[in-house]
Amino acid sequence: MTPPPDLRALIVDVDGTLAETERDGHRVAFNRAFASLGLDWEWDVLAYGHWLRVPGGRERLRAYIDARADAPAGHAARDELARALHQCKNVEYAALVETGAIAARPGVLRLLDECAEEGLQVAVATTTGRSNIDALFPRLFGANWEARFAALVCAEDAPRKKPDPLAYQLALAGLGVDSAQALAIEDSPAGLAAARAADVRCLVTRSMYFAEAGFPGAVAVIDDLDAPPSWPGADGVRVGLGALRALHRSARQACPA
Ligand code: XBP
Ligand code: MG
Repeated sequence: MTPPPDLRALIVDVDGTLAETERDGHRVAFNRAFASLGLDWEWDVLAYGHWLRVPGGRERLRAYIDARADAPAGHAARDELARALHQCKNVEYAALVETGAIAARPGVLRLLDECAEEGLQVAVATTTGRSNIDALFPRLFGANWEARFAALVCAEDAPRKKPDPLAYQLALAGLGVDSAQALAIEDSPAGLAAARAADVRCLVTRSMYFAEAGFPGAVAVIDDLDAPPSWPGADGVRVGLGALRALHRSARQACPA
């Protein structure tokens, strides 16, 4: 039997995975955008969890506008309102992030440092817009954040949002690795589905909004990267590269295709 390929790259999601950006970041910024445009609409914590099932901020707004009785009539007016709200939301989000309101999730910095030390490539595959990355990553990873990532795929690169595999396919191409040589880290069912559709095995670190979700098809599901790895062959009390290599190896052995 051919041995499974070595792990050559990690592909990580952003929102919910590298940081809990949704409840105290994007949600608050969407509400500020509603107010700025004179709308008395509001997404409370629970309601946002419902609308978050629509991947992509602009698409989320568009779906919400369609569901509101007091929304403007006609596709063009609704598209324009979604565009204006989304643009305003991104400005508000950047301002919020600038205050230091959003931190990296447990274990994220440690794992990225380990990847840098060991020369393992890391790519980002996200449905969020580039401006959100440019606001968030310097706060999370410092001014030299770009050096940490061998490829960066966001909404502008992959207009077909997760669960479509496009973001993952572009990340693999940017990294120059085969899907069998990569491991994804995601927090949502749509993210997991996108990775799986690109034939990338996926570890799920549960986030606030998807704490109760089912993740069939994930190679493992844990609370965060500082939780003890629950799979055979993992060394250490937290998720490090040794544990991820063991997970990747066993997942590829158990289900090679
Ligand atoms: C993240 C999203 C994004 C963010 C908001 O999904 O769905 O829409 O909520 O960002 P994932 P934008 O973590 O699966 O990539 O407003 O830029 O879309
Ligand atoms: Mg996510």
